[in-house]
Amino acid sequence: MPRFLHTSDLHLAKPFGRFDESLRGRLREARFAKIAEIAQLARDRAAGTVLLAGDTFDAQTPPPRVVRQAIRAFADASDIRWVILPGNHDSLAASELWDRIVREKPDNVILALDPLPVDVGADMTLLPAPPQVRHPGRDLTEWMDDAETDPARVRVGLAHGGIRDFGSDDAAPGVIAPDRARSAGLDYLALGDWHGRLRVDARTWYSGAPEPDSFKRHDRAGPLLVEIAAPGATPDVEAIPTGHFSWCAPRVDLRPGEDIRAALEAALPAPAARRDALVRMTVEGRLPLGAQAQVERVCADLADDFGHFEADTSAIATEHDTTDLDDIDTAGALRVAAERLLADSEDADRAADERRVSERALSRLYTMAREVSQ
Ligand SMILES: [Mn+2]
Repeated sequence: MPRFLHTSDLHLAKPFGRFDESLRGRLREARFAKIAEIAQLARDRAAGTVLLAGDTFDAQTPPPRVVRQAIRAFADASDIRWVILPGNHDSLAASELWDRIVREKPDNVILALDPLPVDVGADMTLLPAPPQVRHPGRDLTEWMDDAETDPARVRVGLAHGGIRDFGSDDAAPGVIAPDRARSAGLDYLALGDWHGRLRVDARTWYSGAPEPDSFKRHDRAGPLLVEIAAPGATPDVEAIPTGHFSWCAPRVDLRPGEDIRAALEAALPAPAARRDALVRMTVEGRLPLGAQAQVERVCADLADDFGHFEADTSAIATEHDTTDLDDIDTAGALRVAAERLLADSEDADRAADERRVSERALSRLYTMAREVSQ
């Protein structure tokens, strides 16, 4: 009975350029470590084969060291059969990369470099659709409709790219027919490209990447364990979380009088998980200037807990109370400036974003005045 893991978009050596250098290294390392982790998972779940549905490498010319070490990691898991399909980042146009892998690969790695049926093990035939270039612009799975395979074997398609209904994760228009599994009589179509998990229908899945790489997604990343009892049977598909890092984008709506630290803490991962968490937090609400300054202080203090932390507080609106201006100054130039900014921020004749600018400036003035007076 065929039982395999379906994963994709490992993106080895992805640069993660927007983060600081030490985090970049840790994110890359977490991806590399997935090879051994997925091998162990395959063993634990009695799945002898792992399908990698494209974008194993982030670039056409990854660092040579990464290529050699990846090949060695696949070889080390010699009891696992790895099937590797090119994607769009590592399409067949990366001829140097694929030539090298062909030369150096161990026997337990099967390269899906041609649109031809490949028998895998005793009971499965794979129909691969390798992209020749980054954006082929046509549906490479079309040939599967007419491919003849042994009816005693389970028939599994393997492809990378967007489907027509959903588009692609790579900003290219999707071209794969969404009903390819039906038209080609596939028991299962293993897709890569979307980095989040996506069920298209009972036989057609994007596994998503085994490590998360975006603040947009919510499911825990990881491969799919697929079991197909017999040709024609509906596959059993189970998602298995493997993501080491968590990426989260909490929104917090603060109310005046609320315990700010407690409210922000409650929206964030538990302290023990913070080193491996990347956070993009949005703070909203209507707060007096004093409370806004406290939000900034708490965020600055919390930031050091995390692998990465950013907080967008620009949507906080200002709730004015009379003591705010007195806290800036009771008279003199600062007081005049503060009153002017307050009036501008409440002037209904001005555009909303101009009022916001005045409001932010008043908030800055408050924070600076408080710092000076302390
Ligand atoms: Mn990808």
